[in-house]
Amino acid sequence: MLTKNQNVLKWVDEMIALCKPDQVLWIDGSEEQLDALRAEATATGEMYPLNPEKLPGCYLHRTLPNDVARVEDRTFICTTKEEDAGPINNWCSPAEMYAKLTPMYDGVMKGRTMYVIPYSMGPIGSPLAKVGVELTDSIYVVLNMAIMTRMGKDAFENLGDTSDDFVRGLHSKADIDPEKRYIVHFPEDNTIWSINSAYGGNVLLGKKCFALRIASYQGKNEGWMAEHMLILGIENPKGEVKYVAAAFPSACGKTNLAMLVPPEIYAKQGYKVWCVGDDIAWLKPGKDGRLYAINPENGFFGVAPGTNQKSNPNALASTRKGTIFTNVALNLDDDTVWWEGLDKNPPEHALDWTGKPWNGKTSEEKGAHPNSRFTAPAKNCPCVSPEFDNPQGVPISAMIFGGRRAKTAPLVYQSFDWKHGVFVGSTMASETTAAATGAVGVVRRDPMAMRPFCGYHMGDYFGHWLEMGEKLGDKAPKIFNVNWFRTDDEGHFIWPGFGDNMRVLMWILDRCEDKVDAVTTPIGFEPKPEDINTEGLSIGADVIADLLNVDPALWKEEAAGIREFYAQFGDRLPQELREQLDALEKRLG
Ligand code: GTP
Ligand code: SPV
Ligand code: MN
Repeated sequence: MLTKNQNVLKWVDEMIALCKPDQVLWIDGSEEQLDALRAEATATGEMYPLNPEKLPGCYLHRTLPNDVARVEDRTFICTTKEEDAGPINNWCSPAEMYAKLTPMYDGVMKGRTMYVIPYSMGPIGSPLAKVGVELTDSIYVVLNMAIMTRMGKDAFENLGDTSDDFVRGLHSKADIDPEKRYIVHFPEDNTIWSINSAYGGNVLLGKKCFALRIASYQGKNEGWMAEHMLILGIENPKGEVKYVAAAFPSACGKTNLAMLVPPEIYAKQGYKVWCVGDDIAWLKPGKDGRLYAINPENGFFGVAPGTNQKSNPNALASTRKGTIFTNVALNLDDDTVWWEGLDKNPPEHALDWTGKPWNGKTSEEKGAHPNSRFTAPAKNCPCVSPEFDNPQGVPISAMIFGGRRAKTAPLVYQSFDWKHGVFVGSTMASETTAAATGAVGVVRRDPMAMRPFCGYHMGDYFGHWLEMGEKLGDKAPKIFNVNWFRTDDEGHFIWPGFGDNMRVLMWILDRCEDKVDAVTTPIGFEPKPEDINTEGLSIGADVIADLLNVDPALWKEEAAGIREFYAQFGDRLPQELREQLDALEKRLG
C-alpha cells in the first residue's frame, strides 16, 4: 500500500471484494517493477519485444479485431438527471447502470492480478493537476499508463491522507466481448467503469475518460476548462515564445501540428516550434488574468499511419525508444515495425496487425490498422517544450478550431470576438475518422472537437465557454478556425499542410499582435491572400485566394444545418449563440 488515504483504501477494498482478484499489486512506478511486468507480458505473449538496437525498450501489442477504436455507442454519461447528460451523450441513471455492471464485475478478476495504479494528470504539485487511481487486470494498461501519465507513489503526494478528490477508475478486460463492452462515467461520483475492452481510449482511463469527460464536468463546476486541444509554442528569432491551443477532432492533425517543423523560410530566420501537448489541455485563468494551459498527459498516444520522416519527424523520433506500438505491422526480418505511410518500402516478410503473415510488396490488405497507435514518452520528443513540466502552465494567445471539410470551411479565418468564436467552435463539423468505430468520412457536427468527450449537457458547455470569456475579458485568447483539408475536384488536398501549416500560424500570431489587417467576410476576418507567406511553395496567391473562398450558397446550407443542430439543445442553448446564428444568416443575405 502506497498511501494512508482512507478514501482510497476503502474504495480499493470494495473493488477487490467485487472483482475478487487472486492478487493485488500496487504500482509504485519504479523501473524494477515495470521491468518485471514487461518480462511477464513478454512471457505470456501480450507484448512482443522489438529490436533492442533499432528500437530499444519498444514493444508491439495487438488488440482483438473487434477492439481497435473508441466505441462511442457504448460510452455513457450517468448523471442523476437525464437532462444533465444532454442530447449528445448516451445516458443511463447511475442506479440502473451500477446495477447492470456490478454483476459483470463480480469475480471478473478471479485467476488474475488487480493492478492498483496511482497517477497524476498534470505535473505533480501543479495547482492544475488532479489525481486518479485506476484498477485494472491488464499489464498493457499499466505499461501504457506509465508512459501517458505521471504514475506511481509520488502521485499520491498531491492527495494527502484525507482528501476525497481523486477519480476512481475501474477497468477489466473481462472477456473482451463487444456485446458487453461499456465505457461508463459517473461524473457525480468521480467514477469511471470500463469493461470488455483492451483498446487505448477505452481503457487508459486517465485520457479521454478522466482528462476530458470527468474533467470537463469538474471544470464547469470549478471555473476552468478541459479541452481536446494540442498546445504549442512558437519562438521568434528574439527568443519570445507565444502559445496557441488548437482543437481538432480525432485523427484530424493535432499531433502533427503540435510537433511541426518550421519550413526553411522560418527556420533560417531562427523560428522554433515547441510541443507542450498533442491531445488535451486543461486551461485556467492565471493571476495576471490571462488563460494558462497545462498538458495533463506525459506521453503521446498518436496515430501511426501517415507518420513519417517528412510529415512528422518529431513524432517519429519520439517513437524510437521506450514506445509501445499497438496494431501495426511487424517486420520479421529485423523485428521492427511498419505502417502505411511510413516509407515506400513495406516489408516482405511481415505479420500484419492481426498477426497474420503479410507481404507488404504484394498484399492488397493493409499491414497496420488505420487507427494503429504509438504510445511514446513526451520526453523523447526532440521539440518538447522547456515548459512541459511548468506547474503554472503556459499563457495562451490564440485558440484554434478546425476539422476535415472538403469544401465549406476556408483555410483560416478569425472570429469577430470571443462570443462569435464560441459560435464558430460550437458549429464545427468534420468528416469522421477511424479513431472511433463506425462509418468513416461522414460529415458530422463536432463542437470544439468535444462531441465524444463532453461529460455534461453540451448546451451548458457552450454556456461555460461564454462565461469563461466574460471572466477573461480583453485578456481572452483570440479565436480562429482552420481547415487543412480542402480538396479539388479530383479529391486531392489543395493545401500542402503539415510543416507548412506554420504559414497560417504566423498570420494568426500577427493578428493577435495587431500586426496585420484582415478582410471582413460574412463568416469572420480572413487574411488578404498575399498575407499568407507562400515563399518556397509551388502554390501562389491565386491558390490561396481559392482556399479562402467563402461560397455564400454553401454557407447558407451550413447555417440551415446549424439551426437544425442547435434545435436539439432546446432552452439550454445559450441565447447568445442563437443571436450569433441569426447574425450570420443576416450577413450572408
Ligand atoms: P487523435 O490522436 O485521434 O486525437 O488525432 P490527432 O488530431 O492528433 O491527429 P494526427 O495528428 O495524428 O493526424 C491524423 C491524420 O491526419 C494522419 O494520418 C496525418 O497524416 C493526417 N494529417 C495531419 N495533419 C495534416 C495536414 O496538415 N494535412 C493533411 N492532408 N493531413 C494531415
Ligand atoms: C482520439 O480518438 O481522439 C484519441 C485516441 O486521441 S483515444 O485515446 O483512443 O481516444
Ligand atoms: Mn484525441
